[in-house]
Amino acid sequence: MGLMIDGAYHAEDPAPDTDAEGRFQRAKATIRHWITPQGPFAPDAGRYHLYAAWNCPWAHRALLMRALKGLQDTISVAYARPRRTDQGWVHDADGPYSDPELGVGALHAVYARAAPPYTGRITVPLFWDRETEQPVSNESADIVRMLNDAFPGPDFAPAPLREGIDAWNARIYADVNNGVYRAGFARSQAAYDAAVAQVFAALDKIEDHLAANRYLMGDTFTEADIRLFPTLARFDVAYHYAFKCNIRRLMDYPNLWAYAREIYAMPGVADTVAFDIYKQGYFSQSELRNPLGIVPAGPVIDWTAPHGRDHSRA
Ligand SMILES: N[C@@H](CCC(=O)N[C@@H](CS)C(=O)NCC(=O)O)C(=O)O
Repeated sequence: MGLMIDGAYHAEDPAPDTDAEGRFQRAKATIRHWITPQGPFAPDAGRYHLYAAWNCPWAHRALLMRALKGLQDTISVAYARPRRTDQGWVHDADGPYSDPELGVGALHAVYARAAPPYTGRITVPLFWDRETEQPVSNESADIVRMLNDAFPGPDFAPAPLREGIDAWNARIYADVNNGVYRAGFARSQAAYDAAVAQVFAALDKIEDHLAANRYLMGDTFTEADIRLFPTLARFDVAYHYAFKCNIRRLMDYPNLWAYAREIYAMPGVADTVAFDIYKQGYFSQSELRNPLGIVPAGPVIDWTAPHGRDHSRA
């Protein structure tokens, strides 16, 4: 799955992302420019292109913000194939996994254009600027916030709620979004035990919160909900089994499950979701987790069942 060093791609697997105790450590994203009306990266329509993969939850946040803001015609997208190769994320020459923008065969060819030369993992999402022909950001938290703040459309992080949204974002990142990865990528029993307990303690708390609140921030649907949803969408089809997050399923949480279905029913959201592709990605061949690469048939889930959350809440 490779690594780039000073702009050159190396196909060998980099050192494991775990510490001496087997705990997963996510590498920090390092391309962190910011889009603002003052520039140099101005929010011009048609200027930016998003490199994504359907199965990646971090790319999903960006796709969700793009859809919910109605920016589908403002920002173009290329989807990589769901299964990475020794070249990392790759594109086909044509079809749904092609890259009409730069026509690259592998995402590392986009990172190779960065100045100064890039060192690090080749990750999606990557936000690309056509004008300077440079990557703007490979940090999804930044991309989501920039899409919200700099581009037209509804504001999902209004100033009076921002402190609360940021607090939810921090907890949800640590315990849920990245928590499932810490369970799934743990290389010791103790690291897994701690991670999985943290995931479910957080979900249990959110379940209680959603008994009395329609959304994380009460009556207002915000960026915090947008950042929670990608993990919920993948939970029962992927994390429950592939990442051993199997104390409960999403569908065992009445409030969370209905809340997730409510978000799924919002205009544009279902277009960002691809459950079968999640399975292909998370059940890729992996010596550590799934040596034969066999994709399970189930579970069967009805995401379109009525959610019943449109009545005003207590
Ligand atoms: N900090 C990044 C993390 C993105 C990330 O880890 N993406 C995964 C896919 S879900 C990836 O591309 N991994 C490739 C690798 O680590 O080599 C973000 O949130 O944007």
